[in-house]
Amino acid sequence: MNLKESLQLYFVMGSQNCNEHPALVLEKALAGGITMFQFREKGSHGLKGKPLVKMALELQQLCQKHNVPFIINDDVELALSLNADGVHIGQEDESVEVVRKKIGDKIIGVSAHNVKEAQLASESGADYLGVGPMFHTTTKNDCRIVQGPNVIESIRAMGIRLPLVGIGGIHAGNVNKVIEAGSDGVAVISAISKQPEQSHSLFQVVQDSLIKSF
Ligand code: 3NM
Repeated sequence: MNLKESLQLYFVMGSQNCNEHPALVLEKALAGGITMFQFREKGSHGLKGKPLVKMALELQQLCQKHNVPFIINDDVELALSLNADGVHIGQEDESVEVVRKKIGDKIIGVSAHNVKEAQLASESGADYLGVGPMFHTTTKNDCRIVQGPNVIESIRAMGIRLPLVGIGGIHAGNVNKVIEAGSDGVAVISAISKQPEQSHSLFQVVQDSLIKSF
């Protein structure tokens, strides 16, 4: 799979998002067909130190078993020490150029909330964009205002061809709006973490939307 294909159903998760053990959630998600995974451990109750590394390793091994890229949110040093497939960074984190120097040709994903940020990330050498929030979400505390799928249309209209996924408030009922706008897939937290048994039906919805918009 190339990166664009790997973005079809991108599951993002940390222990704070799960009602059961994260490894169990991830196993179900992998069985359901997720195509990429990002470990995003956040919040005051989030794992730190050795327990964080142990959890990351466990989740990475599951991804490796299924040949699914394993991405780490924010923590470049952790990504390097685990030999993860890449990192995902936000607008408040280090610049793409600085991260690129550290991680070489591993995957760099960047969160973008508007055309300007998308353009800058693209010019700086990001490998893919996470664009959001597409819809209202309660999963991320410091979320920006809802951008809607229109922002993806605007990014594509500017000629930015970089692989990208929409993120924020996405579920089976609104996937098609995001794909129709020009997204290569969807990134979700709660749509899978809260109901991992449903990940295969979400995968099917994504596939159907991709085929329709082709
Ligand atoms: N980033 P859910 S929205 C991690 O807009 C994240 O950049 C966003 O969670 C952004 O799928 C978001 O449960 C939360 O809505 C996504």
